[in-house]
Amino acid sequence: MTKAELLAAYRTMFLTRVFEEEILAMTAVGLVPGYVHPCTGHEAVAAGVLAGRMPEEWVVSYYRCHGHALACGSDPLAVMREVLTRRGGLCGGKGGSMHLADRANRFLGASSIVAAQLPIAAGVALNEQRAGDGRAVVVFCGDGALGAGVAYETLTTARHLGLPLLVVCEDNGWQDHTPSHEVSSLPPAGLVAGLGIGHREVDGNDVTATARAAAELLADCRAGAGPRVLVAHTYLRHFHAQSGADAPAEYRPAAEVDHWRRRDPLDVAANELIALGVDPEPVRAEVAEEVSRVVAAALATPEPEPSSATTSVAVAGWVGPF
Ligand SMILES: Cc1ncc(C[n+]2csc(CCOP(=O)(O)OP(=O)(O)O)c2C)c(N)n1
Ligand SMILES: [Mg+2]
Repeated sequence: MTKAELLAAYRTMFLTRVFEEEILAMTAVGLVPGYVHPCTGHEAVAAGVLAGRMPEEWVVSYYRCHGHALACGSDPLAVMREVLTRRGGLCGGKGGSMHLADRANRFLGASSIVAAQLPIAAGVALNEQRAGDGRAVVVFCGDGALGAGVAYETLTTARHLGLPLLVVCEDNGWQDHTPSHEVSSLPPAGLVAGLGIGHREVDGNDVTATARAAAELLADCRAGAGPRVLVAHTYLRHFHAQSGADAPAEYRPAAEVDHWRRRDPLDVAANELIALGVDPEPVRAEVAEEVSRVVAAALATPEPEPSSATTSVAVAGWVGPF
């Protein structure tokens, strides 16, 4: 990445961090409906991978999706309004935290069903392959998602058809409150290797390394080499999810939490910028001010009109009225 690209990626990461911390603060006082799955700690994965996405390439996500939408270029105010289920949200305020979608920025959507986004992304990749425009599709998932049966079907079908699909596995070592090693006999890279799919493992807290690896894999996908998997090792700074006032108690070993806190992706990127002679502080100040404006504007926005309940929503094969 050039200095300018690294600074842009750092801005996205810092925006995501401040945005998520504001959402957690609002969750704690009952302002956020439903569950919130914060992506704090994972910021370098979205920022690094999507730094190399062509703007016309589709991105598909899962419930830990706020950072993916922001890294796709979604308007932070529209994202915040959606998380708070207010008018003018990305999906009209009817999807909430786990169901962001933004067609204009080619962010196809997020799913609360573990691994459900994978076959959807493969379908989009099949469409792109048929269009023949050399475009890839990026899909994000957790490490637990690769253990789902549908992930196996998606990966083997994508390999068989040579689909231009980049699967980005955010390997945080946990699946909700369960350590992954207790429920998976193979780590993600071993699983993917067994399927004969080209992959890379990367330090997902290092945005530069992540961007470099993702760019290489995306180039393979666009060139018709078939699907690729990027396993990005990272860690959640907070916890799996929160609903309502009580934040979950820490369920992970203290030494593990400390280990990853000392490798915070924002510190890694800031130190790299400083080493290149770039001061990250002006970006931090500008983003902090933007997010406080966004929070105030979103909180001042009313919920959707009850009469709009059947617009901006769809049921399989039947789009309102219901
Ligand atoms: C099909 C399905 N099964 C179970 C769940 C409950 N669930 C929600 S998140 C989660 C853990 C997923 O772990 P991972 O894929 O590693 O993602 P992470 O939450 O760590 O980012 C589970 C089991 C679900 N949402 N969908
Ligand atoms: Mg996980």
